[in-house]
Amino acid sequence: MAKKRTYSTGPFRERAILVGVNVRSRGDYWALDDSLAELSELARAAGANPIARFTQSMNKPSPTYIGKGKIEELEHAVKHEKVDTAIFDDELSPNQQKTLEDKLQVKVIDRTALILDVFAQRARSREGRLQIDLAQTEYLLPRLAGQWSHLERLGGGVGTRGPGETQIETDRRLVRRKLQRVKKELKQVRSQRERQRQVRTQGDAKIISLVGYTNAGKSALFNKITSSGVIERNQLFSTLDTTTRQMYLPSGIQATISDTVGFVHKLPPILVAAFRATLEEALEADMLLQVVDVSSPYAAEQAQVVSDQLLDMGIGDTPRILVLNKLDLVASSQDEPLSLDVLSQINITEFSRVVTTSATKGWGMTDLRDAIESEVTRPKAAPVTSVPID
Ligand SMILES: Nc1nc2c(ncn2[C@@H]2O[C@H](COP(=O)(O)OP(=O)(O)OP(=O)(O)O)[C@@H](O)[C@H]2O)c(=O)[nH]1
Ligand SMILES: [Mg+2]
Repeated sequence: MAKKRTYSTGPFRERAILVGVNVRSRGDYWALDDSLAELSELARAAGANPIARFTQSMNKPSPTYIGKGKIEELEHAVKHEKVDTAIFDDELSPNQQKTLEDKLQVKVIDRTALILDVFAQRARSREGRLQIDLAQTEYLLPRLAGQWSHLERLGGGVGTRGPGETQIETDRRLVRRKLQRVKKELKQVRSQRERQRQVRTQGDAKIISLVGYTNAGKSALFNKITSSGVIERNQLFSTLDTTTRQMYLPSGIQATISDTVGFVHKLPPILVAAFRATLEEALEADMLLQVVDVSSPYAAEQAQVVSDQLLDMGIGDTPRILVLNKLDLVASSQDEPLSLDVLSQINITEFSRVVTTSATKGWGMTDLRDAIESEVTRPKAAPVTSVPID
């Protein structure tokens, strides 16, 4: 029987194996090793202890996520390495999850459940908690049937299957009711926030939003330029709630600036929807500061993920300044030129300006303020008018 799907956050750390596939037809631009390295960080953030990785390359997706031979390898590891959990690097369908759980006889978690788990631990505000609650409940609903499979396996027949099925129905009804309740509460909280936002954005203050991959240093930069005390930590998803502050640009122009939730590779669609509201500030921004951690070996891939997701959100055209942060980790002074390795891989043509900073050392803050000011005061390009031919 598969164990209950909950995570331990106490001193006991579940022993987890990580499983990922490289599907050629999917055209992933992340190397599988990099994706699993991040999955490992997420697993640690959720309270698990990753002990081994299993990977497979395939031409097209497999109905069981990985091939038969690989599943046997996993079964072997589970038996001999005291594994509590198997974590898969993609979202599994309810069927795949159930099949894998049946085969491996340990809890099976996918990337989505893992990210939801980390988010659930970090959410602070009422809205943040409600959003997570909504996403988790939506994730759970199609997977409810699998949770009762142990009743069927007790041998079937009288007194097992019937009650099991009834229980699923009861559960589904309860979960649907909960969904409705959470949605209603969210609506109330959001309309209240919308009213506050309208008050804040009245007048002609420019709206600026910090966006970027999780752990890039958005909150650190936000704190530096607004002198606030937003939590900045070396962990994935420190920030889940948008914080907004007023700031004055060098010439006295007023602006509001927001710190937002971080992006991640393969952000589950359930969370994209749930966090669209949190990213509302970015949706309405006059300008985005896209923060990249230049010290990360995955800087270029991370920048690409953010650019792609901004495009998906319909804000790919908002003017963007590229902020190459954590310069102190790759250079000994703020004047040392950045190695072209990173720069050549990031598509800098998407950005109107590039600034290098170190939020912890305070490097590049004047440049950043000046760049923001030049950008928000830059006259919009005049519309092209047609010239009569004769
Ligand atoms: N050395 C160095 N560390 C930095 C710099 N900027 C941020 N950090 C550190 O990097 C870690 C992550 O910073 P945050 O500001 O929390 O990152 P974030 O982008 O807000 O992350 P999320 O909220 O998780 O999306 C923290 O430990 C910061 O102190 C920098 O310029 N140099
Ligand atoms: Mg943050």
